[in-house]
Amino acid sequence: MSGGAVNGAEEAVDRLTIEAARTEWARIAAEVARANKAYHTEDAPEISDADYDALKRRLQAIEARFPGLASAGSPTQAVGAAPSETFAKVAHRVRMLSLENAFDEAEVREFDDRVRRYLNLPADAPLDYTAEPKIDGLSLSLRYEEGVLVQAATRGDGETGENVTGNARTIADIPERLDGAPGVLEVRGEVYMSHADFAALNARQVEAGAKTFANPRNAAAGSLRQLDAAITAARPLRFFAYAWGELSAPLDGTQKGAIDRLAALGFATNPLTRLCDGPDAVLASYREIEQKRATLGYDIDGVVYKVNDLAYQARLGFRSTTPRWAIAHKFPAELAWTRLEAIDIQVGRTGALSPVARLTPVTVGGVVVSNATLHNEDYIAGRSASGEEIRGGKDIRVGDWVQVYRAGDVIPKIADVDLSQRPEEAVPYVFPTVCPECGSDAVREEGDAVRRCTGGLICPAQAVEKLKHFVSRGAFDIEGLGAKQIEMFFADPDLPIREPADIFTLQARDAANLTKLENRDGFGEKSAGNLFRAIEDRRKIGLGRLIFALGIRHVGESAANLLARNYGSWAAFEAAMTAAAVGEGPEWEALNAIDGVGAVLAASVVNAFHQAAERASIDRLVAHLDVQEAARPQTEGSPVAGKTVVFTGTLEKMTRAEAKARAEALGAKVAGSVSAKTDLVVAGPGAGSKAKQAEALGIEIIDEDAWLRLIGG
Ligand code: 9MJ
Repeated sequence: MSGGAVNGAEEAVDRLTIEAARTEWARIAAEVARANKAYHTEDAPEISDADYDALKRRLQAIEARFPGLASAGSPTQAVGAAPSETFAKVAHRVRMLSLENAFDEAEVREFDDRVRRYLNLPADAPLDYTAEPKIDGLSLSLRYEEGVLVQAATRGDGETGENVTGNARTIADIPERLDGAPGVLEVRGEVYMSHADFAALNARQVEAGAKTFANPRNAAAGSLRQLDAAITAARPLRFFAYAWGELSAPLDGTQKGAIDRLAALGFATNPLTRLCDGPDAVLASYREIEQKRATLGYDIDGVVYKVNDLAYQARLGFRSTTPRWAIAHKFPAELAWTRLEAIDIQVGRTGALSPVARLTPVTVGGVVVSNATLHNEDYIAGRSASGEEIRGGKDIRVGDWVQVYRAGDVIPKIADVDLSQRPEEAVPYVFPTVCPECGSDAVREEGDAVRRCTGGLICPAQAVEKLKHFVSRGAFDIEGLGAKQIEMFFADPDLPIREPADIFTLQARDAANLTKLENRDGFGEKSAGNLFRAIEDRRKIGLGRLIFALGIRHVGESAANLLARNYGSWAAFEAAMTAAAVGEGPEWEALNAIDGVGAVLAASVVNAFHQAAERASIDRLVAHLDVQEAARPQTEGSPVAGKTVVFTGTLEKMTRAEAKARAEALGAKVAGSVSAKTDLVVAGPGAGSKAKQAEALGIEIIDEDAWLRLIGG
């Protein structure tokens, strides 16, 4: 080892003065940086792994004593620490999207139908798409200003990513300068690693005794998200450009033209990108790309289809996280055969009884699978929800030889049964009609594929699952109170948590108990104190998080945020839901008028507020909280913000869906019927009773052209 930085003569850390610590820290940090460079960049390690580890440990000890020295640039931060905590955040000016998936030809044709319906195009009108291999890497956004690369950011959650500019600069496929680019150009694409480079990297990792990567995607992600750009530089990353974010001038009028323009600017674009004149042609491209998949030398997991005309893309716009103008047609999942050992029933937070297959462990596409979903009782019996046969009507029995498949990261499923291997004693599975957890009746409502426990909050499984959801990441996210702790407290006779409100009385109840939490197994003074503090911190909570946390059926994170943005405050939301009745009245209308809220979701929310036990539990919880208001939609300067608009008759320049989406994006409420609360009626040809009603109520009526002028075209 050079320099002998760590030896028996070194001063005990707790006797170091800050000056001595700073000097020693700088010396060791430089030494570690030199060792890193030798190892990663020059592939010529200068010190042994043991010496390297000793240097790192000494640095850590110094930093533990003097935390001010633990800067983001410290070598101690590069390994083990979560890099996401240390990369600067970048707010994307244009959201980075994910893609909706299609798994078969029918879903691709449905996509084409949907696009045509939205755009009001007849089935035989020409409609071009691009077909692009879907690279299995990680997406990256590159910002160029006046042709110079100024920032690179990962996708993150689509709105905020991580700043990895220094690392991106080390990737050969990413130009530092562009000639003839718009003043502002954000280029988006995929960072990936080829199979050959991945194999060579893993071989080097083995030699160095370092951890190997499970697949090229992980290797690419691990290499890009390095705090030390020298490490990224030593990893052979590549980049394909396929999309863009903010632009000061359009790249072209079509998707294909824009990709060609990116290629002309110096980016690598995928050579298998094809222009296709409709669904038959995209499916032909899919088959072509699927055939070439094994010889490409890098991982792809499907083919992405995008509407070619960028004016159409603009009209189609987005849902909450995916564009309406694109779809990813995924390659079929991987398959394996194994034995079904048992069928267990799990009871979820909404009471759904979910059958789970316990399997003899088997490897499917590199992952060991021992559980798979069986969906519901019809699926086990060999029927679809609408009563048609699936798997040729074959039912699934304990003891059967079954085919398991995995698609992407989704839960494994059972695709088929081999009847020739069915044991003689195997009997048809009888789905329980009482809840295995609480004994309440488990019923199936008309049209529902799922059987549900009717026990509500008296069912311990539902109550505990609701609590786990309540403390989960997108909900209250209380540090130190995860699923494991919830199970423990739920069963605790002295300090129970049986409903969300109990979380906020935990500390006071603990203070009144003889045996304190800090004296229990798994807790100490510090961890109990930390837990109480984490709970206190969450008394102040955003409205969207609170609504999501309630665990109301059909209300996911985005629906909860939608409701929060529309109602603004807990008081307004609670008052509206209390006053609402399913199927009628102004509150019901207003709830259904929110873009993204359908009748099923609306009924579920209203019912939650009218179910006595559930409502009482919500009230007990909210009494402990300080609920923060949610920001209303950004509608500054919009002439229709806050107005209630009704569309009636035939619209000729846009579809109903499009009109509704645009009005809502401008902060208007779109209602289905005319009432005294209506501000404006947009009437096309053939408008009937609604226009008459509006006239009688003295409400302003305009035609489609006037509407377009009003909202600025
Ligand atoms: C990949 N992963 O290859 C998109 N992608 O476009 C391609 N991803 C995409 N396009 C919009 N070729 C969002 C994502």
